[in-house]
Amino acid sequence: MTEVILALDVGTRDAAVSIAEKTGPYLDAIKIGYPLVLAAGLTIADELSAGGLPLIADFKVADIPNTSRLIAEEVFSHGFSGIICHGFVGRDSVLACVDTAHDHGGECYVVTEMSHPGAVDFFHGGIAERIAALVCETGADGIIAPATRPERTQMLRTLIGTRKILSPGVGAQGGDPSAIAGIVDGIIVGRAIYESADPAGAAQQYAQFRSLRGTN
Ligand code: 3DU
Repeated sequence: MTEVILALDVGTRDAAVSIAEKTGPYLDAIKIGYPLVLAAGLTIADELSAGGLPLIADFKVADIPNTSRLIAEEVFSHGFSGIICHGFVGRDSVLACVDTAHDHGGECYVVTEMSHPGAVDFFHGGIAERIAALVCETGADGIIAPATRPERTQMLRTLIGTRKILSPGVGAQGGDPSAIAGIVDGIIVGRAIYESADPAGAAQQYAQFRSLRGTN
């Protein structure tokens, strides 16, 4: 099954809790990051994780190993089940996140190529491939790869084997769920759900793509 992961980048605690409650039945996980945590505080994670869905911390950690470890420790003491870090910082920093996640029974996903247009400035030309190799070396659980470039994500799949791929860029950034859902383990959808007049209905629409797992 291709999971549906809500990127809950709303600006208040009330909005976050309300949308999580409405859409929860159609989701497999919720991802939060700087927009919500800076607005509502990290305790919003305790509240959302109490709802029962896995919670992923998208802080795109990119620091020296010690600071990365301190960030990851804080994340896993607030109910998160996964953390996202950058890969370009190198092996030791990625390992700090991977090891801390695994010490807490959690998962670590590494950004391998981003979904926005500017991502091609640095991730193309061999960098994404090198990060994918690092993911395998460090024992990370998976990668973040773009729904906006399914051919690149398909290429990255050949490099990481059965490790998980979570894919942002569906909906508001133009990524087509029917083109990516068969390649990846989870689609990450933000604005197309939380800005919808009917977030539950929108989430339900994306849930239809769960059955495409492994078809591309
Ligand atoms: O564009 P949306 O509103 O569907 O949100 C996408 C989410 O995924 C958002 O939280 C963003 O920060 C995150 N993300 C990307 O969009 C692209 C990446 O390469 C990595 C994370």
